[in-house]
Amino acid sequence: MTRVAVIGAGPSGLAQLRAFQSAAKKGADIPEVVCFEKQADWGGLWNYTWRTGLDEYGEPVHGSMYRYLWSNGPKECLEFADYSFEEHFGKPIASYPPRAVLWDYIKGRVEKADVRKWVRFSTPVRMVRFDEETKKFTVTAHDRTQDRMYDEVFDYVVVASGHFSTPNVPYFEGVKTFNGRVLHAHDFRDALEFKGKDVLLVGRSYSAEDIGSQCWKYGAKSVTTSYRSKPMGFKWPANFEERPLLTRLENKTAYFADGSSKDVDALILCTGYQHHFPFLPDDLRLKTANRLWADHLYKGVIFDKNPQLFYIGMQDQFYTFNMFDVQAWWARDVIMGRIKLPPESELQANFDKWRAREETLEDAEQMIWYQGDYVKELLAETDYPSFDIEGTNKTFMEWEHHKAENIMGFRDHAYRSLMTGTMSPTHHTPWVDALDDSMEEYLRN
Ligand code: FAD
Ligand code: NA7
Repeated sequence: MTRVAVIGAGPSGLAQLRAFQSAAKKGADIPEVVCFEKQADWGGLWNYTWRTGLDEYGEPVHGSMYRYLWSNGPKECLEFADYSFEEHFGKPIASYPPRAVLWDYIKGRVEKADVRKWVRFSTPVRMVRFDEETKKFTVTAHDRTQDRMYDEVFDYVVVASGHFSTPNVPYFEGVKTFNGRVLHAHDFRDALEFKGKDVLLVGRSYSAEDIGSQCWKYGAKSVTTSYRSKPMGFKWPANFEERPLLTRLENKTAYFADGSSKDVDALILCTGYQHHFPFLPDDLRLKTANRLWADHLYKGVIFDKNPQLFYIGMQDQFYTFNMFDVQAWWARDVIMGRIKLPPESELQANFDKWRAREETLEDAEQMIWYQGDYVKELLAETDYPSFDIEGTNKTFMEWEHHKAENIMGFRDHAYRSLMTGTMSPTHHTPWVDALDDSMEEYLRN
């Protein structure tokens, strides 16, 4: 029997499990699927952990999410086409759910699909090797609950281990003797730690924007973000400002590229993440920057050096859950022989086409249409329930517009579901006043 190993049970890995289960449900003979998950529960980053650094077994903590995190984009843009929010919650809900609500939704689909039995929890994969003669993979896994390492042989491997977990940590002069707290966004957990403090963040992307907003919302005295390329340019509140790049620190004083300085209590490096696969040898390891068209992946999914190896969710992301789904359905169909891969020259030509267009992208709007078109291409080749990509792109456009209008208020808007057609209700409390991020509070009518 054909055997498939899935590494990681976050949204991408779970999409892969659901893809196989849905084929089985329609009567297909599916391969044996084994999912290895390092954490004790599923949901990937959405499974919040209070831990930082090393976990209870001495493994690097995967989680980068923090308390009070609310979706940074409309839930209508990430909705599963085969399992709507309305089906899960039994009623329409507002558009920017907190983490716990999205985690519940992710879990609901795979609980219904009854695939938990395919997952081996608390089991990090240590190594994957490919034998050129037998054309099979040997996966070495470590069952941490039994403290037992073992090997198993597979025909296909799907890497779904995420790429927002291993921090990229640049060095700034004077940081060694800075008289305040220094951390990377990966280790940020609770904005209340910074209440009453002057906080400096480095970076201009989602983490800087959202952690800065969190710190502001939960009472930081001031928030300063520092950019290397260009400012985020939102209309920030009075005690929130953007400055050019941090050049050095001295005691508690931060100096910036424009010669200005500011005394700060904490430095939060929102400087992004590395694609990091310590369990893959040189011939199987994806090396890419965080970009919309990742290096070395044909159709954004198949590793160019080995067509039995797949990577899900490795792109920089506007689209998330439903893009992972489409990728997983596509990978499944290649594995099951439903999609016959064209000759490599054609795959390369397809890669070159997407890469060339990626290099022309100038703004978020163009990037969203680009990623939408990519999702459309894969969608057309699978039986994943078709959904309105243009409508989704347009909802993303509205989101961008609402952010530009009011960065601390964009989450108060509501959008129409592209899956059910239902208009979502606006949330009962404006985001700036909603300090309780529990699921009970969010779903309260
Ligand atoms: P992950 O969620 O990272 O899951 C990967 C899984 O692989 C984890 O469970 C991990 O334990 C496991 N794993 C890793 N290594 C191994 C190993 N060696 N062996 C076994 N298992 C392993 N997206 C949105 O759509 N909306 C948001 O609001 C949003 N907010 C975000 C906020 C933060 C702070 C971050 C970091 C990301 C956010 N994202 C958001 C993007 C996020 O990347 C996706 O939503 C999604 O979690 C990606 O799913 P994934 O399965 O690819 O990766
Ligand atoms: P991103 O989106 O990869 O952004 C990384 C940011 O870090 C980006 O603004 C970079 O600046 C900045 N960066 C990287 N290196 C440096 C150095 N050396 N100096 C200054 N600035 C630097 O990561 P995020 O953590 O924001 O977002 C990741 C995911 O988390 C995202 O999908 C969200 O949904 C949540 P640049 O823009 O290149 O000038």
